[in-house]
Amino acid sequence: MRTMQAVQADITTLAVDAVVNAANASLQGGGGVDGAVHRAAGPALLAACRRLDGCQVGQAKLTEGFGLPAKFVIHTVGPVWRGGSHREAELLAACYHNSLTLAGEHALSSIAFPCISTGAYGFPILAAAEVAVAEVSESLKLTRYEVDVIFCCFGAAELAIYRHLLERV
Ligand code: AR6
Repeated sequence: MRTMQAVQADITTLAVDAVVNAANASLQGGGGVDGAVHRAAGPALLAACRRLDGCQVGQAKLTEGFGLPAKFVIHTVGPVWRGGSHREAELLAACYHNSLTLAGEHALSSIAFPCISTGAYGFPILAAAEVAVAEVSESLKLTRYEVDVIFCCFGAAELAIYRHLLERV
């Protein structure tokens, strides 16, 4: 049975198989959720990331979780919002799709996503949540991956949006 749920939490506290990190192309750390993930995981995460040779927008790469309660971190790079006509939705969907593919390939049974691209990268939260829920439902339907998905919202407003969208799936 595969489930999708939204929770309000600091993603670094979740004891899931993998937490997804909203990183940048260098994979060298940054602010927002990326900064929180690196702080909680410890310096071994940065050392592991340095061996990955960066990551392109829409792609995803996996490391161990080191000091995190999560076993693994899936690093993905969301698109910067530039008005909506620069393939932002397609690239954001690719982040969710490729992260789930990695989870499936590693036989992970639970994965938590932050609201990728909706902080420093400026993607409007409602549009981003619609992409996230649609892409994850579609990917779970099309694959045999037995993975439970958590949409980890930092704030109450994001949580309300996800709960509303998930009721309609
Ligand atoms: N747990 C869960 N969600 C969080 C946490 C947390 N601990 N901290 C922030 N958020 P952002 P982006 C939420 O800016 O827009 C970094 O510098 C936050 O409220 O972290 O993809 C990277 O290195 C927002 O809803 O990621 C990149 O350069 C969401 O996470 C750039 O920012 C995403 O906000 C990526 O920007």
